[in-house]
Amino acid sequence: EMSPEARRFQERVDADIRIEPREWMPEAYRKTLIRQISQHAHSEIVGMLPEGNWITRAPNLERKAILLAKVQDEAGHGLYLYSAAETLGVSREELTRQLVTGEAKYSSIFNYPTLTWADIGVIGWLVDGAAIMNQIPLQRCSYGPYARAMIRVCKEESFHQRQGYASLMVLAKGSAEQKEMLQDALNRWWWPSLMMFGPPDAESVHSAQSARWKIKLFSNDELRQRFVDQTVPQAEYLGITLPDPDLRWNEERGHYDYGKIDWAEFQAVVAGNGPCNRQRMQSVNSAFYDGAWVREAAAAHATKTAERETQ
Ligand code: FAQ
Repeated sequence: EMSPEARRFQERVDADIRIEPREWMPEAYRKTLIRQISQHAHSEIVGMLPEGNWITRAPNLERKAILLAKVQDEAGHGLYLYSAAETLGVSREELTRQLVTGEAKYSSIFNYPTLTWADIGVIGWLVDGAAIMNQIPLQRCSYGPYARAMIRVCKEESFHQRQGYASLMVLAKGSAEQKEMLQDALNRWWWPSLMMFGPPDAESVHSAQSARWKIKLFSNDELRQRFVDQTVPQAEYLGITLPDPDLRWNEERGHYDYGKIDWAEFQAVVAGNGPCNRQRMQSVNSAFYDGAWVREAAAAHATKTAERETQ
């Protein structure tokens, strides 16, 4: 039996009226949003690491400037998202603590290594492509601050995806070695990109409730399918082969069929045993502890300034 508040809340959600921070909301709705928004924020922060690996090795000044801008955008996305989570009553300090101690999840995709320059272009094309596919609907999700944060984030991700694809067009028209490097990067990133959308619908524990609350407007498998359908012609245009022998157009469904995803690999990565999980946690920790003096200095400065102002 729903309480009158709970019924009123669900009616507002059903009517596509945005829920704002000070309104009554079910505790489970608040918890789900904190979980999803904070995981999303942590993904942006950890997502800077694989790309950061190539800032000092970008092939020219222009590529380096673009990559720096992209990584800075990701830091910005992390900050908007932490702020959106704070409107639900959790502190930035607490969310940071969860990330640093390894209690918090972040996207599986950022536990794979960036071995060559082509990986940077492929991340822009596929990883940002998958991120956009997931985030465009989030612009219309039921929670106001999250939905609004997604508008700017999606615009920036769209630029990221285009720069990734544009840099791959250069490799695709380049030397035999460049084409080989591109194909190799695609072979390594394709399947992990499909895993970004989360477990299959039948195994997605949160999907049904999140759909009722309009936090999720499309299911994991629906978005994954859309991503495959969008990406196949883009791969064809580049003249590269997606590493899936079962990939083919299904006339009846009006979609591409694709092969089996290795869910055991996904589970292993999410459980902390992917190729770079330990390295990522180490980087997050050294950034946090090496930066402690900056936070202390900033806090001391703020205290002194406040004291001076009250004198
Ligand atoms: N990795 O029941 P569901 C980016 C977990 S884009 C790790 O289906 P839900 C931009 C899930 O948390 C990447 N864990 O869960 C960028 C849950 O565990 P829990 C970030 C995963 O929430 C680009 C359990 O499995 N984007 O950062 C993953 O309904 C380039 C059961 O799953 C977002 O976070 C995974 N891939 O649906 C940055 C988007 N998938 O919490 C740098 C917002 C699932 O019970 C460079 N998030 N899990 O312990 C969402 O839309 C949803 O949270 C889903 C998962 C769709 C990811």
